[in-house]
Amino acid sequence: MRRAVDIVDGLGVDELMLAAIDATRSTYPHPNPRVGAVIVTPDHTVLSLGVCHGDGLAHAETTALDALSDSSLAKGATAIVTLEPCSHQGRTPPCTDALINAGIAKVVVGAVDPDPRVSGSGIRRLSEAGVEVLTGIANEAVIAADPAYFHHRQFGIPRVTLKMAATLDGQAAALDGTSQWITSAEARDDVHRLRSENDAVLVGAGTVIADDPSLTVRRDGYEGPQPLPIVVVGNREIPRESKVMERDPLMYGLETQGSVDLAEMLKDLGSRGIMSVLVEGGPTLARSFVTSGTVDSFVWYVAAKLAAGTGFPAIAGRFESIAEALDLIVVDVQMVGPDIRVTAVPTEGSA
Ligand code: AOF
Ligand code: ZN
Repeated sequence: MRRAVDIVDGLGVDELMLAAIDATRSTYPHPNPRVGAVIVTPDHTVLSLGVCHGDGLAHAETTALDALSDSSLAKGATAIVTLEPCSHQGRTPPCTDALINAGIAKVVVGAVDPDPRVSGSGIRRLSEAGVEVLTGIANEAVIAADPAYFHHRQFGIPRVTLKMAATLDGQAAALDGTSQWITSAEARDDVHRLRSENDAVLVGAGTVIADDPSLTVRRDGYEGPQPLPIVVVGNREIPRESKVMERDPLMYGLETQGSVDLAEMLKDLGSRGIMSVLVEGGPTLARSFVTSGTVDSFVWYVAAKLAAGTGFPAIAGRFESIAEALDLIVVDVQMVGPDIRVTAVPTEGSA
């Protein structure tokens, strides 16, 4: 991972923006965005830093203004903000007005807020009040630090990550159903990190019956929220004593006699404010997600193990012709303990 940027005096706007992004990494504000703000003097002496800690809590800009040792320091100062300041009265008053009233002379914006209530109006409001506004600084880094927020506000549905663990030759489980120890302890810990980055973790009934997972984040020192469990039940009976049932999961497929339209399910999740879903299902559920074109990112753990035969391939179904294969762009490859983690996204238009 990129080294966190130390906020020291005299940094340029790009570095200050990266520092503001870094400050948001340990926040869990969904369904609010991750936002960081740094206030500096015109010659970039650092005056204060603020982040939005949680949904419904004070926004980054007002937190940074409140953190000034003396409120008069804001006069003529520059605010570097990862997201366009809001201009609407939500559960908190508009940040644009807080910045204007404090006397901030210049605002540097990372990304435009895709929320329809803002979407450019924050920038307009600042400009009209005579505040100098610079936009698009480290825009891609801002989006990469909270891709689910931008995805959810743009499409109204959560960003879907499909996680899979398989042997080097693509087998997710042996014929006797054993699968739990395909990847190493390090890779399994990495899956918990992945869970911690998602609002919800989704499995199918088959996984609940076979593995009885609790779908919680269990990592040393982790104090963030637990992802919401979702079970695509289909027409199967989930044992009432399953661990996940203690966590009051969202369940899909009961009223519809088993058939679950994944696109409809995602719309429902989006309307509930769920911005990211980690799919940890078995081969059949993976197949449904892939063929419905709903996967935004694939995280593939390739174990340093060879099945040397066919058990249950990572994705069920038949591969009839090369034209059916999904073209991917590999965006990251990492060793995780003895295993390999590959992150890939569908090419434009192939999802
Ligand atoms: C900012 N700075 O730190 C955040 C912003 O209900 P509210 O009042 O919290 O408003 C939520 C919306 O405000 C959210 O959807 C997004 O558009 C924006 N979040 N804006 O200027 C912040 N967290
Ligand atoms: Zn705001």
